[in-house]
Amino acid sequence: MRAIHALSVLLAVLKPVGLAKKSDNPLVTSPGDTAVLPGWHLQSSQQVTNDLSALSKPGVDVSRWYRIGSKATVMAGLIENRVYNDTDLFYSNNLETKVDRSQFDHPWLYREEFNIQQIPQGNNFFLKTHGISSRADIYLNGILIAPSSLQAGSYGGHIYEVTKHLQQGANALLIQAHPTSYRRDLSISFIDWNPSPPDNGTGVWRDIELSQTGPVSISPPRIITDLRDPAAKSVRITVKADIANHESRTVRGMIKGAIEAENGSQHVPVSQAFVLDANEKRTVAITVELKDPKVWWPAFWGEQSLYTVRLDATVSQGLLSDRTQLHHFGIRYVTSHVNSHGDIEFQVNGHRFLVLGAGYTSDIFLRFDAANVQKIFQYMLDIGMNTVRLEGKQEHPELYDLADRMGLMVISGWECCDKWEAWPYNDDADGIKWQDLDYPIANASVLHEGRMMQTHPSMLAFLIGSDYWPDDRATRIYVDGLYQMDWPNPIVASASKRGYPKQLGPSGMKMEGPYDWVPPNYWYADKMGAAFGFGSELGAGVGTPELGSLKRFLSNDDLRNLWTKPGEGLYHMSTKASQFHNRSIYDKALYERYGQPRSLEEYLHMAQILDYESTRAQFEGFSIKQDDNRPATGMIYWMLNGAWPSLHWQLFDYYLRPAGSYFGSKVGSRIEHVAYNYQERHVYIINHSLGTTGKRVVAVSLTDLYGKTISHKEVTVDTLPNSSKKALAVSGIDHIQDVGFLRLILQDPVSGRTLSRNVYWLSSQDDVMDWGASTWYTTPVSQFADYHALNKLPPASVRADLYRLPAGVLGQTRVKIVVENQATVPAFFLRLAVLDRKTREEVAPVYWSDNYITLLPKERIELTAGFDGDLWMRQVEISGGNTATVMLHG
Ligand SMILES: *[C@@H]1O[C@H](CO)[C@@H](O)[C@H](O)[C@H]1NC(C)=O
Ligand SMILES: *[C@@H]1O[C@H](CO)[C@@H](O)[C@H](O)[C@H]1NC(C)=O
Ligand SMILES: *[C@@H]1O[C@H](CO)[C@@H](O)[C@H](O)[C@H]1NC(C)=O
Ligand SMILES: *[C@@H]1O[C@H](CO)[C@@H](O)[C@H](O)[C@H]1NC(C)=O
Ligand SMILES: *[C@@H]1O[C@H](CO)[C@@H](O)[C@H](O)[C@H]1NC(C)=O
Ligand SMILES: *[C@@H]1O[C@H](CO)[C@@H](O)[C@H](O)[C@H]1NC(C)=O
Ligand SMILES: CC(=O)N[C@H]1CO[C@H](CO)[C@@H](O)[C@@H]1O
Repeated sequence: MRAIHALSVLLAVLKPVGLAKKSDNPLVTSPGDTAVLPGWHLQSSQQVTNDLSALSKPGVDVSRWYRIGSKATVMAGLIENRVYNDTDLFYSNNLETKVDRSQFDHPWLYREEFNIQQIPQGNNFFLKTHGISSRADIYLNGILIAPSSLQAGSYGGHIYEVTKHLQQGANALLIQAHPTSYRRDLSISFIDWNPSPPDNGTGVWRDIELSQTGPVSISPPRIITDLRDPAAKSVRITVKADIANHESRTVRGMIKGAIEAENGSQHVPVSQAFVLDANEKRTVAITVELKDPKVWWPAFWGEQSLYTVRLDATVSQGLLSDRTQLHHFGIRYVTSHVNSHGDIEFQVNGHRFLVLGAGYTSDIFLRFDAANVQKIFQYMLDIGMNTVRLEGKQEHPELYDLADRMGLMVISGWECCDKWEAWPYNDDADGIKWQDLDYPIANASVLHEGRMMQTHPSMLAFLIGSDYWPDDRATRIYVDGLYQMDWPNPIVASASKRGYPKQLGPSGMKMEGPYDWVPPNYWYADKMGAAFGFGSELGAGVGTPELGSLKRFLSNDDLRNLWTKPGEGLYHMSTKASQFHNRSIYDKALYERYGQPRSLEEYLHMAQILDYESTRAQFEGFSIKQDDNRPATGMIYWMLNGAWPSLHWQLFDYYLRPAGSYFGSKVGSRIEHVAYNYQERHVYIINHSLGTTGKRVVAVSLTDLYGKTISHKEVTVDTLPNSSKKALAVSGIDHIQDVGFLRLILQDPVSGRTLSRNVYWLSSQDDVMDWGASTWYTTPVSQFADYHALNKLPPASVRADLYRLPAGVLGQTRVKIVVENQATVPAFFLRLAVLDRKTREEVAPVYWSDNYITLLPKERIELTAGFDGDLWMRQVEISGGNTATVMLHG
């Protein structure tokens, strides 16, 4: 919970976004100042004169332009101005029909005036961009200071010296953002995940800054440590920064600053004198020793101790010339190697690190809300995941700050397809093949992103390719760029095994699917995407929202189609052009395994069962197999979240409501866990923590549909940290008539505490795969498991009581719910939801200890939940497959 305290502090200092008012206060006033342009006026180039030079002089009347915050794509800006309403756009297929896309075939203009009080002799001013989609002409006070040939690429950050173009008093900055084509530009697309935003993400999507310096400027710091043993008594820390003399004379000065423990308990000064010749640029490196370093650990393994560094560049008589921002860093090290099976393995602080993660997406309009990202990351930790993969969605520095504080590792890198992977040897990408002029954009992009990410302890790796590896020339640029930024972490050629550049060698990551539905026992096979090696993006394509969310974005027709027309194309699945536009593979499995649904509610109930089974098996598979002959070394579930309200590829929906896929993952990745290997029919114990060995009791019960015990067994075993171990075989599976319930319980015999409880429904008929008919996205099933009997479960009756617990650290309401199955038959797949008492809408985010639970006869368990809002405003609904709905009030 310590992390949450730190977070509330972080969130409190995050800049509020919104419709910034223009202010007459000077933007910067003295050397060392850096300020974000606080807002923009936005207009289509079609609506105004094409004399950009005139438009970029102060005094133009922009009162009829839109007003936006410091960063927004054109669509985000239009939504900010209520030209469009996203609730409305997200409904049914409105995004396709309600926006005139032709308005984005022309450039859009971002314009802002700002004040400068004076331009002292010997001071310098710099305009800093961090990427503008897709490319931009930048005018200042009537002068073109950067043409779109230079300011190109969504990640192309540049620094332009603008001193001689500035004037005392009012100044005007004008940015002409050109339309983005995913085929031509190194931009941010959503591939097949969701429809493209109508503007293809065009515009000033990241902040633009102005800085003022004296004769010498300094870059953000970079940090290198020689830590190779987390128990080390001292560590050498090298702080590096690039300094530049902007005068045509020699300048002498000092770099001064300090490394400090974030809580102030440690303080090490850093300083070095410098002499720079006229216009010289140089990198300074200052090495200091830190005694008793507090090492940074990923969540679940230890504390996220952070240090800060800030550097001042001073010149004659200690005059401040420039100052870096306060940067956080952590002391830790990450290594990787490709093992004898050709699979990549990561180590963090020397410990084997089994990656359990998921693929993140930005919002469809690239809107960034740090508070929302914090909730998403909190969900990841709640599930038990340790890594987030950003495939070309690098977002903003705040995302990395959150990951650092929360202990979530980050795999970043470029996106697949489109322009990014338009290589001669890639026939899959429809991008325009790379030409000479693309390589400098790649260079600027990697240098900029490398600089942004370098100090963050959460970084696990940078992937310079995704589906395909870059050509040799681009590889050299990416690798040189990262090394120039002192990148201390692994650099991986791609997320697949299709090929590799010589300079880096094989990636050791596989991308062999699945992306669509496969049965739970898929993960225990030894083929394709099954749980061995490192799967860079894979999952059974699940993530169906519950009804309350669906009603927000599907029309009645859409809802009817969802359950009555299996296989019908749906706008809220992947794009029309994609394999995943319909749910035919998924629906076939649902119908065959669980029977034909008789209502939307029944379809959704079955969908949650299917989703839960799928994600649990995947997370458990990779956990169980971490010590197999060919070990599972990691996996990235495809995907974590949706860029808009989506029907699949997510672990919680756009409104942050968790459902079956969430709780399947959460059970499957418990830190200490007991799980069933569908293939071997063995029970395994899993421990993802670094701890000592100890005794555990494993209890295994198999019952039939009517609650009759088929087998029961208890054993005591020794567990091992960060590993998995076979505990015992399950007996009686062959005696299952139709469907049986397997309940596993893991207990600490000393405290008597239940560490994990896990219930499976097993069919007398296993799913059988036709491996030979596999495609890149699925492996077909030739014989489905048969769970139809679940529809004929005799009714069970559930009693539940709700107790208030002390509030959580952020003031969240917390409750305990005791649920008891009073029947002599199992109570199957009970869903608990916290509802708003007035609207009956499900409250989110919500943190359940467990959910979608199955209780054996007379079984009683305790659950906890945390949520916002007073208890008197909430109620808890418990519904299930064979139980009447129970409503609890606080
Ligand atoms: C957008 O539309 C929804 C529903 O039509 C409405 O509830 C909401 O207030 C609107 N939002 C804005 C910002 O106008
Ligand atoms: C968006 O990108 C696609 C693919 O390159 C292109 O066909 C389309 O014209 C672009 N849209 C706009 C508004 O530029
Ligand atoms: C600061 O952090 C260090 C290391 O985590 C810890 O030992 C120390 O007690 C902390 N001091 C304060 C004042 O919190
Ligand atoms: C990449 O950019 C850096 C910094 O501008 C420059 O030093 C380097 O030569 C460039 N590399 C290539 C291959 O253009
Ligand atoms: C669903 O999509 C697949 C792949 O695009 C296609 O082959 C199939 O015909 C579609 N099913 C229906 C019912 O349209
Ligand atoms: C496994 O994980 C727990 C939870 O972090 C840890 O405390 C324990 O020592 C480990 N248990 C064993 C038996 O290794
Ligand atoms: C397989 C593996 O890496 N095991 C490690 C798990 O953690 C313990 C304790 O740190 C190490 O001793 C093991 O080597």
